[in-house]
Amino acid sequence: MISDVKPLFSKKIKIRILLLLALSTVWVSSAWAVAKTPPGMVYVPEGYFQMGQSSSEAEDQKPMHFVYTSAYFIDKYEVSNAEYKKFIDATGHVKPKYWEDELFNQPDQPVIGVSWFDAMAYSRWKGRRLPTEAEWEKAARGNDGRLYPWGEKWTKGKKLYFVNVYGMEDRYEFTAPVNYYAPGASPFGVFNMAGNVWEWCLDWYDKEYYRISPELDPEGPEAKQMKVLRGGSWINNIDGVQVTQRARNLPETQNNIYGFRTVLPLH
Ligand SMILES: [Ca+2]
Repeated sequence: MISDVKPLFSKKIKIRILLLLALSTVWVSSAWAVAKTPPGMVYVPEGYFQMGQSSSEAEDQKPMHFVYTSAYFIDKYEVSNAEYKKFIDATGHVKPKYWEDELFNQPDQPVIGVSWFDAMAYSRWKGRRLPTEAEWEKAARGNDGRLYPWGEKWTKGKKLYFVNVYGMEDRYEFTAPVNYYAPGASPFGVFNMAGNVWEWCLDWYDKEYYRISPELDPEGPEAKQMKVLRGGSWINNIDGVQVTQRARNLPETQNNIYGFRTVLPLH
């Protein structure tokens, strides 16, 4: 009789198979993303992280709050002069300030002297965009609330061969090659998220924003005067390059401490 036929799998085994399928789907989707990572970028998975710092002396970093971002790719390095030159050659875009300055114009140094508009134009040309402030900070510190990409303030010895800040203790007096300071990389393997050059972000700056920020994929306030910059630069001291530091300036500003990197969202 048909009713005597035993089912192929018992209920318990069926549940186990479903569980395995679900787990393998998660694994396959993240493995797929990693496999598809464009050259020069790293994959940052979706999920929550701790943004800001409640014990900061700077009011605009308060409070620490949990933020969720969707998955994205972010440049492993700041955009270099060599990369930016490809953009100029292809589009005829105006050359940045300091383009002829030998202290700053080596191919592997980060491009500087670019306004927020220049950074946006480059990003669009690459089919990308600037990181939101939340995406930038998550890529810089992961989800354990650290204040420096590599961890605590001093964990790498006396010489600062992991971050380009003011002085020569870190080997470079001005900007350093974008692929230098591997020991100072973030939990996702992103270089120079502290120091070297400040990095333009997509968001407008609002010092009160953390108190009202949405939890999911925040994109900053409505239009204001200033754009956000993150990460500190070669003229800051070590306290000035904490990953929670928030700077701002008019989007047309060009100087020798501002650069940028790009993001490619997965959706
Ligand atoms: Ca930087």
